[in-house]
Amino acid sequence: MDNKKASKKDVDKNLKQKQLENHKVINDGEFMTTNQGLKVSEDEMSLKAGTRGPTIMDDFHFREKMTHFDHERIPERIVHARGQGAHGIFESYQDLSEITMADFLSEKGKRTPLFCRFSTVAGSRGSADTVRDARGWAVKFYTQKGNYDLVSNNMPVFFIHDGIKFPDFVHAVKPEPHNEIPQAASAHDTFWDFITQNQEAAHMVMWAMSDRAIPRSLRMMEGFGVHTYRMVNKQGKSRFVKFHWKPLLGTHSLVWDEAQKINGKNPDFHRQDLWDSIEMGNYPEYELGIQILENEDEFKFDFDILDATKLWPEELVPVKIIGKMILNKNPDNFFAETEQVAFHPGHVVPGIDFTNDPLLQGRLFSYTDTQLIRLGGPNFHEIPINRPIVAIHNNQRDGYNRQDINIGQTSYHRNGLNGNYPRTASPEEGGYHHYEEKVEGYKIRARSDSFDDHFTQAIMFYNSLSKPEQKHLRDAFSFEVSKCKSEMVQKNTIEMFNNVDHDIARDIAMAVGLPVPKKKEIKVGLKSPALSQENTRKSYKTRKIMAILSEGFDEKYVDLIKELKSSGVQVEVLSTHLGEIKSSGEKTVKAEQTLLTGHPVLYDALYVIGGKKQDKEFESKTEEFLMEAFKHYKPVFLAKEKSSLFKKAKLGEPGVLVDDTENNIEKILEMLSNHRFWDRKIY
Ligand code: HDE
Repeated sequence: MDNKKASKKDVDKNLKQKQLENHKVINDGEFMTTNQGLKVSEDEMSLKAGTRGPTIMDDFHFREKMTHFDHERIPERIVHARGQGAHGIFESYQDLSEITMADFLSEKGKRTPLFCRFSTVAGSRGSADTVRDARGWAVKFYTQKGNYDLVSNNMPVFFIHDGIKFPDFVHAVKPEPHNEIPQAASAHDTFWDFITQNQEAAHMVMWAMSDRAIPRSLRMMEGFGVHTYRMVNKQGKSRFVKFHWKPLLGTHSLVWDEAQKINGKNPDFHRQDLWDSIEMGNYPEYELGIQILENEDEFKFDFDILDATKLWPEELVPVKIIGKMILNKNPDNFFAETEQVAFHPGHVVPGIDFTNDPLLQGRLFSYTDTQLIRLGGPNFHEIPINRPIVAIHNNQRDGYNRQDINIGQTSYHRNGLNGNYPRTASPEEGGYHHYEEKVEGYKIRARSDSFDDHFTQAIMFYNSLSKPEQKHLRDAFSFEVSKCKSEMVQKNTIEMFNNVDHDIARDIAMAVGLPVPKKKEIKVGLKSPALSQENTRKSYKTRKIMAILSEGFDEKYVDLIKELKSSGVQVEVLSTHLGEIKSSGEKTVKAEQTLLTGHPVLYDALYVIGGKKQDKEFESKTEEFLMEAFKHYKPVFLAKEKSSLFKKAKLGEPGVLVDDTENNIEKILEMLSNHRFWDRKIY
């Protein structure tokens, strides 16, 4: 593919990929061996005393094979268990040394290899992709100064203020303990009970009920570092920063009904989409941005910048774009890379430092601790995917699964016998030096009053959304609270969100059949247009059309499909059977899906082309698919002779195009870029 060629240099092996080469095992043309390197002569029959006799202990090959199999699973991540990773590179747009001494940001065009893992939070490893949830977004930069992990989410705030509440929050959102139901869903009593008893969650719940929680693709999400971090330059000057990822394809979502159906049709929807895009050379790209706040502006806002339930509106603190991440290679082995990769917000490099955000402080403990149990000991940094590309030298020794063979007599600091090597590095030599922040106060289990306003930003978020986005959010609330069994939990939720907007409270109350509360006086302050996906980038590139046709279809569509593909759109043909489908003329197209395997929820748009040979089943499926795509606000294209499938009223709705001219390509691309047509009347 052209696209692939254009980005060829991106796939040239970077330092990390070369390092990983040393660990690859390729079986092609090789004899099978045991783990001791002994050639195996028989792998299908265990060693028995006679052909009908018992298996005997001498069969070391059977025992080794079975033991290894019995131990194949490791504990899944307690949160973010379901994930998908990819290799890539980060390219710095400029020399940022005025702000930070982070080496990977020190010159324009500098390229740093990385591994990125996206995840859902609540579900277990085998759960479905398009559940309503935040998405994790962790990036390990293999920099020349050691590994830097930016461990983010696709939402800019979090449910709680303090790390100590994380186990409680996670217990509440996970399946309930008595019956392990529901999987990967927040629509149940314990979640909403937690939320209403911990009202600091108000803002994050608004995000979780919004379209952000059901992204169209992992390639079409924004990412946020959530916490306030510090960037420090060579002179020791510190500034507060917040991190952002901005996808070049824009930020787009599914609709809830569609998301639920996708979970049945293809639970790997996001995983597959990311994998296929990279395989096709449609490399996902995201720009990295930072919001910068001078030290002296720490108290400038009516919220506390250490409070992770608050964002910095982009209209107040603009996002400065500093580089770009390109994901250009799929992992070779899911377990070795995506499952074993171990992130930690505490993996920093000189130039990046922490703040006293109590949530971040809690994370700084948790991540190493969780790897110890998950990856079986303190040497997880030696697993190939976790190894930095620079050498490791210290006096840490031994432990489960040690790979390095440390040479020499000394393993302590200070030593005389080895000239005190390895020695520490001064800041000038690149040694990490913590920002010298003055800290004083009483030892106290309390939180600053400046964290106490739970609703102002929840109100700002709601009022920054477009009308359709607000409606989706209210419907999500109604859906979730209707799934709760406890009337107390339902009432509490209605009361709580009556503090954000009366319409939300009214809709939930009506859905669950409880009294609508009195409207409260709510002060709508700042609106932040950047929070609405309506204002995002738009592109038709990589959008997926399902073209439904049967034998004897109009030959002109062969060229149209070709043309669409060469514009960077994906077209998959669905027909009565796989393989070649003959047109009305000489030309054919290849069907990749059938009426049994394909479904419009798996596509961005539907093209109904039809054909001469079509039976009742084809007709009725076409109608069903058409209604489905229409109800999900997707672009719908119809060959002229198929237009009777829709009533006149529907033909007039936005995003419906009847193909009665020769050249509709521009219109089709424009409609695809639009993503969805929310103004459409669907009932
Ligand atoms: Fe995490 N989180 N987290 N988290 N988190 C984990 O670490 C934790 C939080 C995030 O793809 C765990 O290796 C605590 C915020 C991502 O491997 C664990 C608190 C944000 C991933 C953990 C938080 C995140 C994790 C589980 C509150 C967005 C997946 C497995 C103090 C900025 C990384 C693991 C991957 C994973 C703890 C809150 C993002 C248990 C204690 C806020 C993307 O250590």
